[in-house]
This record gives sequence, C-alpha cells and structure tokens, in this order.
Amino acid sequence: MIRGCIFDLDGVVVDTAKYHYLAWKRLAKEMGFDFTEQDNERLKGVSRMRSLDILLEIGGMTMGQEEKEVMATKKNDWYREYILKMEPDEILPGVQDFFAELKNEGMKIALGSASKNAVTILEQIGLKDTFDAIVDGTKVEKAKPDPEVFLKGAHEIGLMPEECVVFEDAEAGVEAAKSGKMKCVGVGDPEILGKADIVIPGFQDFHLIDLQQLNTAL
Ligand code: B16
Ligand code: MG
Repeated sequence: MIRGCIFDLDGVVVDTAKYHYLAWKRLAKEMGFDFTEQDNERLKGVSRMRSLDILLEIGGMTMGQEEKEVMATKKNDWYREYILKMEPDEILPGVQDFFAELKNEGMKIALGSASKNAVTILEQIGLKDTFDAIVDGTKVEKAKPDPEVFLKGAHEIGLMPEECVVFEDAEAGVEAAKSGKMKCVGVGDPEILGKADIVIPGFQDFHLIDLQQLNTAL
C-alpha cells in the first residue's frame, strides 16, 4: 500500500539543471576549457564535489583538495545568484496539482535531494511548507545511488520504504530508490531511467489514480 511520495528536486519539481550548467560552464571557461550541455548530463543527481571531479576529468585537469574547495565554492556562489532569482512559476507543469491531489488523499510528501541548496530553492518557489519532511545534501553522508537520502525521507514521514514511491529524473536516483526497496517512478527519458518501475515524461498527465494503478500492478 502506497502511503507516501518522496520527490527528487532538480529535474522533478524544478529545472535547476540549467543553472547548474551555466555555473559549471563559467567555471570551465575560467579554467580554459569548454563544457557542453551533453557533458552536463553526467552531473545530474550527482553531489557538488563529485560533479567537480567529473568536470576536471572532462577538462583533463587535476587539482588538490584545497583548490577544489575554492572552485566548488565559486561555482556555488554563481549558482546561488541564479536560484535567488527563482519564482513559483518555475515549478514544473502539473507538479502543484499532483501535490494537491496527494494532500487531499492524506498521503505524506517528502523531499529527497542531493542538493545543499534545496531549502533555498523551495523557499524561492514557495513550496517549503508543502513538504512533510525535507532531506537534502546537508542531511546525508552518502550520495545517490546510496539509498540513504530516501530511507531518511521515509523515516521522517513515519513510513516503511515499501510504503513509499520515489520520483526521480537521474539514473543514480532510480538506483538509490530501488536499492532502498522503494517503488520508483522515473521522470524523463525511458532509455536512461529503465530501472524505474514506470517512466513518465512529466506530471501534466499523471494523477493519483495512475499511482494507485501502479500500486496494484507492482
Ligand atoms: P548543490 P537533485 C542535485 O539535485 C543535482 O541534480 C545535481 O546536479 C547537483 O550537483 C546536486 O544536486 C548538488 O547540488 O551543489 O546545490 O548541493 O537532483 O538531487 O535534487
Ligand atoms: Mg534530480
């Protein structure tokens, strides 16, 4: 029986990937190499420091830990300039209606994001109080595909993992949900999210009834 939903943030509730991309691209340019949108796909759902490692690999560069901290902070400062301008109209289509349906049925809602900026984003888009629990990059030690972020989310809303459905747009996030013994709805490309129980393009045509059908099908 599904009693709660755990949502990833970037790529599921909002599209902050474009702001991460602009900030990483600026950092790459400063270091003397190009960073493409295709390269950016590799950073989705990945922690900030791991993202920097991937960026350095793309640029064929190595760096000591101290310098890496400086670079990551610089990127994050630029990223925050973008997210501090975000507004509620950046919530992805259908998300708010789906949240309202869940609330009406007494379902619990948690956030399970790798981002250390999740609360800032939720405040900007006016969704902070919608969530019964917020588990973000400041609260976990292990990054996705480790299930820690989602297991904590389930725990904080008082549910067993088996009673929760995770909504994820990144392959590492789908793997995290499945290794946490949760049901998973992939949001995005079925070729990338093939390990999810079902994949949807977005929330515009997705309703609670579809979730209930998924419940009986699994
Ligand atoms: P920050 P999610 C993830 O958010 C992003 O997809 C990923 O690109 C980013 O590197 C990560 O958060 C860390 O973000 O630098 O803000 O701590 O998809 O898990 O909501
Ligand atoms: Mg994501």
